[in-house]
Amino acid sequence: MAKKKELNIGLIGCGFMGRTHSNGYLRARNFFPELAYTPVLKAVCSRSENKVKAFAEQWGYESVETDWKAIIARKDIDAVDICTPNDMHAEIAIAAAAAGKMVLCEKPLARTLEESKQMVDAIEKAGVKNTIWYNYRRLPAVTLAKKIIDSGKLGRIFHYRANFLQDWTINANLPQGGEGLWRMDADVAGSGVVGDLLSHCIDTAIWLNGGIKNVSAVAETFVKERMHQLTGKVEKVNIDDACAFLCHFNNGSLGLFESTRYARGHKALYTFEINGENASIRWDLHDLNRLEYFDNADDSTVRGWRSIHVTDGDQPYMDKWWVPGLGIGYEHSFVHQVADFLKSLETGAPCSPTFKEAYETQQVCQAVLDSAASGTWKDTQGK
Ligand code: SOE
Repeated sequence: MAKKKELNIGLIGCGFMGRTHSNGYLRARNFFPELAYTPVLKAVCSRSENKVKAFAEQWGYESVETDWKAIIARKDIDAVDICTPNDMHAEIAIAAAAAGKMVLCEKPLARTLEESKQMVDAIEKAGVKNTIWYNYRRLPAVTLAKKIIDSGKLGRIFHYRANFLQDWTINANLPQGGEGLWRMDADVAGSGVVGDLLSHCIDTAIWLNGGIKNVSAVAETFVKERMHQLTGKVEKVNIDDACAFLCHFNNGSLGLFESTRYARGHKALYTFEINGENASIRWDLHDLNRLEYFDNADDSTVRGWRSIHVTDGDQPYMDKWWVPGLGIGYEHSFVHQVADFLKSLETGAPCSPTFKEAYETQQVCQAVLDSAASGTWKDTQGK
């Protein structure tokens, strides 16, 4: 076998996403042996020395740092992977790009449109490889949906519907901010469900159904004050707990999106449905290996929703895994993102979504927030 080119990774942040990405690097090495590049877990960084050492040992990183600037300064790091809370994305990405590093950044791109713009500019100026981890695109059933839509089987598309429902913040005694709960602190996260969850739905929607022209949104913060973990004081909650919006896509279809952390009983229910003139598709994260498909061209005596178990070797990514009929999970979407990134180094093609593509998602998120605040329709200013 030809000797692999090594891609030295410097991971910054070792929370939940640090684990999903690390697992992605390790498994991509095993399951995509044909790729010319192989990721090397060179260094991991976190402010807490104990935490970062334990993480390095658990995942097999060669070295540790406690200051992210040290990762960027290191000559032996090729790619910087940003898994920090959102308030650090811009500063790290801009510095990494200026140092000529490739940049992989966890979603959403940033807290605000302004930060996002600066990041895109820095990446474009440096001309470095980049990608944003909108992982759900790379679940085989979702990628299959893309293939079916692109083949034209749905015909003209009328409706796009998506939900991302959770229930983990209902308890009014839950504090906000600080470790583990930064997603509830607007200063750190930028927004609530809009940036955290609707951004996933918007990324998938733009990928599958094209650009979004304008939006009309409502948002609510159900629990208005919570104790802040860092100050110990009861403070105003500034994130959106729930948000729903209507939109027009550029292709003339209508969109309906809803996300909340107050849907009792739902932990992470991401679903979408697309209705075209000839066929429809729907998908549900809780049954992620399946894609439901209805084709009006079927013989009417047997016509109905098919439940496609997307585990066959000729379906997206599945030739890499087990044998037909055996499913895969959430974590595989990250393995596939690593594999696609490595592949993009070989081909020279961009690894979608790039920073620039993720900027379009940010534009929609911003329009949604603005619309909810003003009670009016807002243009996304997107393509
Ligand atoms: C928390 O709401 C979270 O972990 C998000 O941050 C992820 O992006 C989503 O995939 C699952 O839920």
